[in-house]
Amino acid sequence: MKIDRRSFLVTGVGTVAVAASGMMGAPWVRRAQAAEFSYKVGTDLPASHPLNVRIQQAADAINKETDGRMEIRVFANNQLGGDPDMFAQLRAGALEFFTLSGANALSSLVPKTAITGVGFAFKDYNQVFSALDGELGAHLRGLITKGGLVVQDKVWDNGFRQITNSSRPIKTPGDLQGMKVRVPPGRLWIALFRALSAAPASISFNEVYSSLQTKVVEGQENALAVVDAAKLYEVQKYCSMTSHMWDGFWFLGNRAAWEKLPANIRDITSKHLNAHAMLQRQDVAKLNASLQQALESKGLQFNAPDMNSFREVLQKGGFYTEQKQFFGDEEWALLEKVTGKLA
Ligand code: X2X
Repeated sequence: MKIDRRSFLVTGVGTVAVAASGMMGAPWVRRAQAAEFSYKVGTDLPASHPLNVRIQQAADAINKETDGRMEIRVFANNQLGGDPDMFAQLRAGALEFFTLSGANALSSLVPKTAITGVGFAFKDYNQVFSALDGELGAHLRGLITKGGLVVQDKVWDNGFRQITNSSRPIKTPGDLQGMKVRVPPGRLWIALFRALSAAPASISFNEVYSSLQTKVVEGQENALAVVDAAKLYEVQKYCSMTSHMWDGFWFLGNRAAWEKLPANIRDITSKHLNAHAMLQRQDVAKLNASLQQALESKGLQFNAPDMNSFREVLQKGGFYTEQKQFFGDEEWALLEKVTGKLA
């Protein structure tokens, strides 16, 4: 059935007709009331990545359970700027939530959060999450809170990072010698790749594709889920499965914005964010375990080097001793409690 605006207004049966015909988007129908709290979350990954998919689901659940009072809008894919920009916006209160790696720009405020990215520290996901859901994670969240931010309990997964490049497969540490490798902003990444004799360059993720395409850098390192979602295989030839570090995202909040929320809305928000972080971890682990074949069919050539040879280079060059000094005895002990002796 077709109704026009006039017949709707004059007949008075329009409401029934509109409901019955499912035309709820029609312009004369009053929209649901605007949310009382409308907050943004910024992320640096493409919308298709499980990080964004699960945050959106959490946002939907939060909106529903607060009867529409709390709305979280997801701005994926660096729409709000690169990581250092979004981090500045978060601290200034222009952005209420932001997901950020502890080894990335967060370490410019809280240097010790980068400890989770120490090269070849965690052997598997069991170790990663027993540390981050355990004492080390609690300690780091305490430091982030002291830094003036709010952080949710459960860390979201980025994954174990692998090296892609356009020059040659990395089979031994020597193959990295002098290679121009893009790394995210953050001291630890530069330290790690210098210790491996590469030539690292700090570049925000929003500029990675074009830097690879124009060969400003030869390579980059990221988990396979990111290589796939950001289509880096289009501008890279080789992928070497170094798993040289684990990386994840803290779900950060601006403190003033967080404290404006009534306690029950804060509880509902945290509950759904943390529950969806757990689901997201499973998504990413599955993707990173299964993507090699798909990426091979898109043209990436894979190899699996002996990771011990890389760890030995780091050990002999004093990398772990230096990092232990940088992060401090307390933090290092919390890490080694899970990973075993590193330095
Ligand atoms: O910048 C990166 O490479 C990314 C997307 O993995 C991080 O956020 C650390």
